[in-house]
Amino acid sequence: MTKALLVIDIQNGFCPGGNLPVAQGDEVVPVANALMASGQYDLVVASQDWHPPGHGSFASSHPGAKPFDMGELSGKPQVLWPDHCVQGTGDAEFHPGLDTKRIDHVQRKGENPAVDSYSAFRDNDRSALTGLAGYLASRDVRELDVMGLATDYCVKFSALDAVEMLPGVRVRFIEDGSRGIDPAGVIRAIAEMKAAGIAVTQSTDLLKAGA
Ligand code: VGL
Ligand code: ZN
Repeated sequence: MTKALLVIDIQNGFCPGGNLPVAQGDEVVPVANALMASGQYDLVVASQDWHPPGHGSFASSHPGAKPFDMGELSGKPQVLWPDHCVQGTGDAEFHPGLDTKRIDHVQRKGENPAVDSYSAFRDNDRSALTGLAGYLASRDVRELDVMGLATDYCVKFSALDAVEMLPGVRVRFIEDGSRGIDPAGVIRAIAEMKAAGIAVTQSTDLLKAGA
């Protein structure tokens, strides 16, 4: 019976100074470090948004589009992002303050230029799996706590997929270990996660309880 922490996209690109900065995104770094060091997790997995140059989710790949416009990718509505987390660039690296020695497994995503992948489990079209669900199942993960960036995109979709793809696993969202892109989107994301049976918890409580 394994208890796992899933740390979503704590990368330079989503922190202040990055290409798609989330307000106060860097504040989740000490939270992740404290939880990873607390000894309450048997397994720590980190996801990494890892786009090829010219990825189809980038506004720069759509003539006339501006970042944050609504566009289309492979026939589906798609928020068009600034170029971010391009493979091999500093923007795609984990935040330098993140204690990466404590990460057991890195799950990269977003490599297919024709489809975005907010979830660490599968592409947005839900067809291509990353392999993370199989990995967690093979490690007998029964409890999964999810935190990171950004609450209203990659954290939400990862947590919802965890519930759907890992039946019987208790999934919790660590609110104070996450920051979002759009404040209204964060409120909706938390409501969606709750409706899916995901408990909302705080690192301060987890660290107090030590369990
Ligand atoms: C993310 C937008 C685009 C995220 C990734 O990590 O939440 N958001 N790519
Ligand atoms: Zn991305």
